[in-house]
Amino acid sequence: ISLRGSSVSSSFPSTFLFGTASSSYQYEGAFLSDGKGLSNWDVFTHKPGTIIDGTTGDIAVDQYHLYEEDLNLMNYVGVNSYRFSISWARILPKGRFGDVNWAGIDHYKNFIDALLHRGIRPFVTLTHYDIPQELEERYGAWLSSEVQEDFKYYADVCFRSFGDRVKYWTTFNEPNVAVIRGYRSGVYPPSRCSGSFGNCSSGDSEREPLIAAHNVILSHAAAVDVYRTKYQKIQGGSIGIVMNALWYEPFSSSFEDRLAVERAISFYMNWFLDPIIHGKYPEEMREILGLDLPVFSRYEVEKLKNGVDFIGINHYTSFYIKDCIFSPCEPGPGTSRTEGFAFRTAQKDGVFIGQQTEVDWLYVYPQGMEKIVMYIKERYNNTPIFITENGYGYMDNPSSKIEELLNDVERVDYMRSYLNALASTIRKGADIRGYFAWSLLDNFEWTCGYTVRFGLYHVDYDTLSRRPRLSAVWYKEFIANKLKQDFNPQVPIDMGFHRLP
Ligand code: PNW
Repeated sequence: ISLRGSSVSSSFPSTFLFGTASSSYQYEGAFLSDGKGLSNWDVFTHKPGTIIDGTTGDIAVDQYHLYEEDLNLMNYVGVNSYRFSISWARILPKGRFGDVNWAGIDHYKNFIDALLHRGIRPFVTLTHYDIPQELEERYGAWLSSEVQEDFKYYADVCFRSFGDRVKYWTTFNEPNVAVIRGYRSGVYPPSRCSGSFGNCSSGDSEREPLIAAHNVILSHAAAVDVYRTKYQKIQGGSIGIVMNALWYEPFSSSFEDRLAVERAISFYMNWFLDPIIHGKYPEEMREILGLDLPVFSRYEVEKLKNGVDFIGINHYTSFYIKDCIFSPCEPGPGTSRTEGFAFRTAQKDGVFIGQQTEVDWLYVYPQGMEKIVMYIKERYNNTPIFITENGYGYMDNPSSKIEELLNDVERVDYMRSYLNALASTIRKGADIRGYFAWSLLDNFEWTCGYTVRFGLYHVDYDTLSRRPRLSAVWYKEFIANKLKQDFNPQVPIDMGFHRLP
């Protein structure tokens, strides 16, 4: 009798990476230390009115200085991997127009060595939204094809400096989110938008996101090419890209709404993954956007194909999608031409798709994890997948007692249900290689500043002291049980573990 699909079978392979995820701007602080240059996010957060609580990442959780302490926390939880990003401006303060900042290189070398010393594998992102401000000022960063040269140069420096120790590389974190928010709605730097999308003074929400995305895709391809031709054989690592991936349920079972779901996925995620893996933009995008969609030269297409060793997926939540082609919609989320005419909503007949949370875009719908993974498995020919982020947020509540702040039972329920959904994709044959919880610590949550808390550890922003929440203890037990289970697959796992730290 096969144990496949039974509740006692061990779904996570013994080589599985269990970790937590982070990013340079949200964690490091030390924004002017040791020769670091200014990033686009340094400049952006220092402008009044950009961040809801008026804060910046100048200090953040100061992981730049406090990483030894954080390594202790990682060891306590028992993770075997840590996902973090390198600050481009710390390595190349002026991009390829200035010198390498050796103090920055040293910092990451020390950090990586300290991780490895504790048996934690570094899983490194080259760019998690933050880039040297110099590139914005010189040529408009992602809007210029010149950025491909800069990204390639930066990637080369990183592979050369850290590639003997780093075996998991990703080029970009969520370029779909960066491009949409930077060039369509304008809520992230460089704050460009037009028309009904936002209230920026310059930009073109219809076209600039497409141009920026095109340059991201070609920059990714250039970095992968450098890695494969100069480093991969010697260093033996792998390289991928991380996309933000939502799942969508059709608003009704109509053919039109199901087609609209396909468009929503294509205009959000396949937009990048199709060119990188199949060498061309999704058909629906070419049909709807026509000549606005940039084209790849024949030479570029060859460079593009099979441009990842694995796909990284940040998955948090799901929405309903309603068709806006066959029956016109009022203007709203997703309804524009550049979003594929697919109205996005969390509600149907007054009922939410899943349990609401304190974070306005986050609904608990673990089926979405299973469905998006199976979708990606099918569309991209079973390419290995890492879940590079998944997590649950709370709004900061200064009047709550610390015991309440640490008792994050909803986060535990969320993680348990999403990990169970992930396990079921493995039983169905998906090639899942790892899972990273967002996030080890509370941290700087972009335009929400410090008002939203995603950490397994609570951070007191006056003292920067870290305290384990229930979820840190739960994740520790989960990981430990998984490892035990590999030796005795007959032992059922107690997934119902609840205890206060
Ligand atoms: C991610 N969505 O962004 C980012 O990679 C992290 O830096 C961030 O802190 C984390 O999620 C939590 O917000 C997201 O539309 C962007 O569902 C968009 C979505 C989710 C996460």
